[in-house]
Amino acid sequence: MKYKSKKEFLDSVVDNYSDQKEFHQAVEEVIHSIWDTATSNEEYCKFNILDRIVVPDRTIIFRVPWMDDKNNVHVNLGYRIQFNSAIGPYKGGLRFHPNVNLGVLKFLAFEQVFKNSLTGLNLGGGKGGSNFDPKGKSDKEIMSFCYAFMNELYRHIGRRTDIPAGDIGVGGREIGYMFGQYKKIRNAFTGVLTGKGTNWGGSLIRPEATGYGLVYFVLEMLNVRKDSLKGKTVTLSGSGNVAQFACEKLIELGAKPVTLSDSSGFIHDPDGITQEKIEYVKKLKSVRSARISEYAKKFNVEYVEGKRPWSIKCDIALPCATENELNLDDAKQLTDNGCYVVAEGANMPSTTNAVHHFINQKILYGPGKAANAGGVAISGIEMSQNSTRIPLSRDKVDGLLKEIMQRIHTTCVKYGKKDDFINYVDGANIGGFVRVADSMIDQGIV
Ligand code: NDP
Ligand code: 2IT
Repeated sequence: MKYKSKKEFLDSVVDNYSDQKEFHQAVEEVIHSIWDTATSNEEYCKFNILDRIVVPDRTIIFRVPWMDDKNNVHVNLGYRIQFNSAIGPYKGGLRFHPNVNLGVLKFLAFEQVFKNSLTGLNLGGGKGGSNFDPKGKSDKEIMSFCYAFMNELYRHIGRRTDIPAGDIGVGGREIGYMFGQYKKIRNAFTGVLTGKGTNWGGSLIRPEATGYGLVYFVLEMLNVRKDSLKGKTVTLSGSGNVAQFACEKLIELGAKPVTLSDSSGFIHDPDGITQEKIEYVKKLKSVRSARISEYAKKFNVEYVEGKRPWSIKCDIALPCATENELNLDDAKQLTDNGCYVVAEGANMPSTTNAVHHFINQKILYGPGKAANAGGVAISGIEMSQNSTRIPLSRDKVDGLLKEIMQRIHTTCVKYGKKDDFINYVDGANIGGFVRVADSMIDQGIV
């Protein structure tokens, strides 16, 4: 064993990538969980899996020049991190947000490796995007940017190589423009992106899958305690794709979602967000610069500027906006107020200290790589429909989503249960790791 301690290994990661703090955070969490598994296994040590699993297969960074409606020329950075392909072609979303940088995308790609492994499908891990800010851009500017982004990305992706999808700032519209440009350049109609429109190869339920899957995962966690969603008060952050469909499923299953947020603030609707109100949010937020404060004006409820919704009393909290949006103070406030379930629709929304607090308090805490895996899982099902050319019904896809979320829960229990407590962080990390590590060994030193 090359390293004397976990700390020595983690220090080496920090030294090698000193400016990538989100990546360190994601690696640290995984390494804490898998350390004993990775260092007590002779094969894992012989093949130096630890050193290899934290280095991407390749990191592609490129220039994206585009022109706005006033004929000004702009340049953004484009990225694709192809992290690990031991169990399948690279798969993961594209994020368009001004905060995007190498550290953020490496953390997302690294997490994606374990998440995709947990789905049980043959999907490797990747992530990409740009520091382009879609807020306030016209439809034509979005189209120009998507074309320019694909003008370089196309050479690195393919249906058997790397299959991108959406993430923050990238939804059905952006996938459409990027798919159109890929098809034009390659003169090939293939399932090279997921989240496509259902007229041209998309899967039913893919837009809903992350949010619905998150709620199915919460149901599994509650089920362990013979508990249900009926009548539970739920706080959610975000008001985009994941938050909207999580809300919708909560309403259908008899829970009461009471908050939504965006980067400007949050709304509190103590009577509960209804399906009608969610339809309003979907329409409102189809314009990326629209603010959730409009909800408060329309439905005459409280809006809190510049804050997140974790001060609101709830049984269940579902962070569905972005990384590190829930810190230790928020975590304490949540549990002090009686919250006993936290499940992550977003990727790494809880800070390291907040995660430790949830685990110390022994609440039901479902980390993103398990709880939000429904989106990529149905992306995998979209790929299989593209290969067979046979579209599946809504019920069939929804059934598969439930099955996959149940299977992920079972894996978390298998690897994370000690005495009476299920540590879902350990369960998800070890469960995801073992499959990838064993596959890396089967394939030798590549
Ligand atoms: P959307 O772009 O549809 O919505 C993002 C939401 O989060 C918006 O409400 C946005 O507010 C808010 N948000 C974004 N960045 C910040 C920030 N820095 N601070 C505060 N609020 C912010 O994205 P998604 O709903 O698709 O993604 C949400 C989360 O879920 C992300 O962490 C993503 O990685 C994760 N995820 C997404 C999946 C998918 O299939 N889409 C799958 C699995 C995970 P504003 O409008 O003000 O920017
Ligand atoms: O974080 C994620 O899992 C996603 N953004 C979805 C990735 C995908 O390929 O569907």
